[in-house]
Amino acid sequence: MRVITFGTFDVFHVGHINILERARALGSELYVGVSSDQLNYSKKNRYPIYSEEDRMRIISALACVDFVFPEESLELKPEYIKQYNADILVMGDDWQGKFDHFSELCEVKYLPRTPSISTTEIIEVVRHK
Ligand code: C2G
Repeated sequence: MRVITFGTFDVFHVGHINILERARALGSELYVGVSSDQLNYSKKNRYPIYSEEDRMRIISALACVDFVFPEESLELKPEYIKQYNADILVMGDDWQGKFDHFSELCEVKYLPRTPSISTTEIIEVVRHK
């Protein structure tokens, strides 16, 4: 079973590895779409701290990840699911319900987020040190 998931994974932290390892454990292969710098800019009006190239390199180096590709647009999820023949789409539960309509294409699962850690929080802590 091939699992697919998406994310920015900027300033990689333990919440990211937790969800990736849990996603991988649901199948036998994990494909990860890393959101492009441009996608982040259009969504948040700022570029990520780490470049797309570095974020993809970090995700590629993980033992639980089999394949990494750039996610160019949020709307392209169904195309990526089809293109990569994914059996299961995994997202954190901050996206709960948002992708239920893809259940025609593959199984859709939301996994609980790791509490008390986020890139935004890390940036705030570092800023105030
Ligand atoms: N995550 C988590 N626990 C945290 C923080 C993040 O489980 N404490 C999960 C998120 O739920 C997500 C993944 O880690 O599934 C990546 O998180 P982000 O980098 O914040 O990605 P996001 O901006 O949600 O994805 O198509 C989605 C886009 O690529 C953006």
